[in-house]
Amino acid sequence: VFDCLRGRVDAAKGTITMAGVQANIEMLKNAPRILIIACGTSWHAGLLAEYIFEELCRTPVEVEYASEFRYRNPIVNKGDVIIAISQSGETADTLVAIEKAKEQGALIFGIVNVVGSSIARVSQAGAYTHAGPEIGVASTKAFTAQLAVLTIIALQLGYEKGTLDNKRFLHLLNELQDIPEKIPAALNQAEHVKQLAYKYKDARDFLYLGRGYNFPIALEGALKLKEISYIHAEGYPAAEMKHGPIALVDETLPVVFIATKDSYHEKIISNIQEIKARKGKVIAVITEGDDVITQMADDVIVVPQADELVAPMLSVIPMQLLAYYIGVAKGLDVDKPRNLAKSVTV
Ligand code: F1P
Repeated sequence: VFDCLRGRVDAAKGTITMAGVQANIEMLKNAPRILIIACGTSWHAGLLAEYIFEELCRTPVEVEYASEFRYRNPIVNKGDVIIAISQSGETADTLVAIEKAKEQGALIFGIVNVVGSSIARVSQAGAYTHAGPEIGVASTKAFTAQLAVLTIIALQLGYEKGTLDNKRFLHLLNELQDIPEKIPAALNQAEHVKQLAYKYKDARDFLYLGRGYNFPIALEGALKLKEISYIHAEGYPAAEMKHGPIALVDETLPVVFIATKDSYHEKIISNIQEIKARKGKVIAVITEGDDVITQMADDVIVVPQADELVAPMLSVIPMQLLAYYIGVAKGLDVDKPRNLAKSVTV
């Protein structure tokens, strides 16, 4: 399994470390429970990992902000595996949360980008993302690499646990392998996204909605907009809209739907109708060839077709571009947003 994964993934750009996954697969296999702790963008990767792990591996997973975990009295059992995710490897909240879980007998699997960083050193096992240095403060390519590593872990673990059959394993492996070839097509939307940025840059608030694997991407889209463009944005599961956020919708509110084709497609179409009925402006990230949503939305951003489990690696790209271009359109320093540090060490 490892050779197969290594061969495929390394051939597809060589940015992913497989050794950490292979060496520690037994530890993950024996885990009665996996706890994922992280902050910010890394936490969003963790949330998506919860969905993927529970689907493919059937291991119970909990995801928590390290900034909460470190201060409360969480239940950690001996043998629980903590997956700690961090781009910088220096985030103080995550480091302290790791130490706390370690004291209670948990095993630490670190997923970090910076080699030799503090979180890498306190982890007993792990995998580097090797995404290269993030030039700006806000995490972007590290997020994609985190998702790739987490998906690889889930594939290998699911295969070895027997919860993922051979056919689906190979299908998902192929889908993952194809992602690097599809990323340029998503990036090619940049000019179009730039035009949308100028159209919507003066909005006071944004709402981001998605279901299933696309829900964490809605959260990440909203976070990027807050971080880089200083616009208030909320990410929500689209199905939660009726439980409160729908009251916000009027003709001034842009609503970004992460609406690529997946098992929730009919339901997300209904959600778009609900927003349109209240005169909200719909910007939808869609799979190429989706004429239904193209007819309904005010604007669409097209990404290539991919299995719903790996599609977030594509749909996050226009979200990052939108935040970037709105920041540029507003004359902001997108690489060094105010009040933010590259690694939050306090
Ligand atoms: C976590 C994080 C980033 C965010 C910003 C502040 O960092 O919240 O996601 O973009 O840079 O820190 P890390 O633990 O992933 O390095």
